[in-house]
Amino acid sequence: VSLQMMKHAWDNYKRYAWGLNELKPISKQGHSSNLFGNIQGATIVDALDTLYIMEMKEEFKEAKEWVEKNLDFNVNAEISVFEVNIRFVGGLLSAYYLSGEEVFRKKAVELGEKLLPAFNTPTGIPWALLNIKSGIGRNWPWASGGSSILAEFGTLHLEFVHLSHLSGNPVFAEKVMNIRKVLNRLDKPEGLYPNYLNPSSGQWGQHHVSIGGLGDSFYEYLLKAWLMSDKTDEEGKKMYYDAVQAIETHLIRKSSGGLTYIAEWKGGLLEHKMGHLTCFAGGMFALGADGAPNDKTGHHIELGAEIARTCHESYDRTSMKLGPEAFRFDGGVEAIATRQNEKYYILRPEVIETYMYMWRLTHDPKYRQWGWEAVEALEKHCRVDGGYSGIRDVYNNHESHDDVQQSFFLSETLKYLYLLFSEDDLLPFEHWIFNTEAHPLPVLHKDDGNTEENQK
Ligand code: DMJ
Repeated sequence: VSLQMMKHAWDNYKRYAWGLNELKPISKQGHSSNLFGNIQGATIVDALDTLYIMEMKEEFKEAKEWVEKNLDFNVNAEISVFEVNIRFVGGLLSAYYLSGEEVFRKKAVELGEKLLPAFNTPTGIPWALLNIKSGIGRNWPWASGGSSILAEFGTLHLEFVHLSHLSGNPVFAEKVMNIRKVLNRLDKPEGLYPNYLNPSSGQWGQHHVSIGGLGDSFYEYLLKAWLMSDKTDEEGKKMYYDAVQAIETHLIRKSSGGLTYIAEWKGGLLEHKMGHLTCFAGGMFALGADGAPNDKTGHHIELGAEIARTCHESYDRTSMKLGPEAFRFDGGVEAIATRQNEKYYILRPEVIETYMYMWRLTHDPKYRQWGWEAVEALEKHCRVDGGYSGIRDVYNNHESHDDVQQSFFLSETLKYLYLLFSEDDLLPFEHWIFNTEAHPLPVLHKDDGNTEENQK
């Protein structure tokens, strides 16, 4: 089924928005997001590995030809360093490792080089935004007194390690190792990492902590850096398990109805709200269970299972059976959105991602059932003639479509669904680590240097 869904999403993108970043499935035209400046083709690059994995050979071939002829980084564009890294660098790296086609390696390294000026700050903590022609960077104007964002500068590590591996140039890995050095020099409030860090002064901005937006994939990349290094990166390992310990103590709570959730922390006060983005953490806890210190393996799996259950409830308590952008545990509600501007669903993957990890790590059939419920809801409410669209209010009985087919729907949501219903030996976890946009990168095994080929 996810293959049919991919075909519908891809065919419509191709028909109405080919070469542009994303598709507007209701108005049947291209959608350009300012995250990628005027770099084009986000959906194509994000979808390459999904097409490959699903064995959609013709489509993969046309996507590859587009990349060869049209993907151009010599443009005057101000881009989000994080978004371009996870979607474009990550997408190109995966396409290279899966297919062995040189063009993807070349383009990934070329783009990596374009991103390097972002690190020209007094601390080496990169800017959020970069003009890839002039090399001038800056931060989001809304981010706490000129700060860089934890989830942005903390989500470069996996891709940059691979860029050094593939180019033979150590500069990429050096840049991301330095980020850790800066973080390790700083005092952390209660052992927690604030979402904001000023790249000039090297000091934290506002003391807001989140495992959802602005924080999320920083934690994910600590764990995955350790796993991707074939468990040799002890620093990444320690930072991950220390962080999880602090998160458990200060952020994880249980509602009176018995649902475990991860709250947000604002200068010591808890906001009892969990974002859809935070739901990825169920899969992360389960993936990290194996290495957990002090006999905590079973506990981390259990934590993953509890988060999966809570996130499933957030879907089940809506009329459309699709989860809201954020849900709360206060004012008499549990796992329900209370504010109008938190009721939307934009085809996000995190809940399905957690089902996939939980399925692979426990084989409890309920995760496939829950995944199937999500497929039915997507088909019923998000599928339209021109592709798939997000929904403005999942508690309403009538769809109001937002008219965007996000590129991560093809790279993540559909790929995780496909993996959820595949055998475990398709991209096995011992050999492949998924970046935060679901692009698989090979584990760099200690003993086999350059033989990624063997890992297919
Ligand atoms: C994706 O781009 C990535 O999963 C990122 O880590 C968070 N936001 C979207 C999906 O929701």
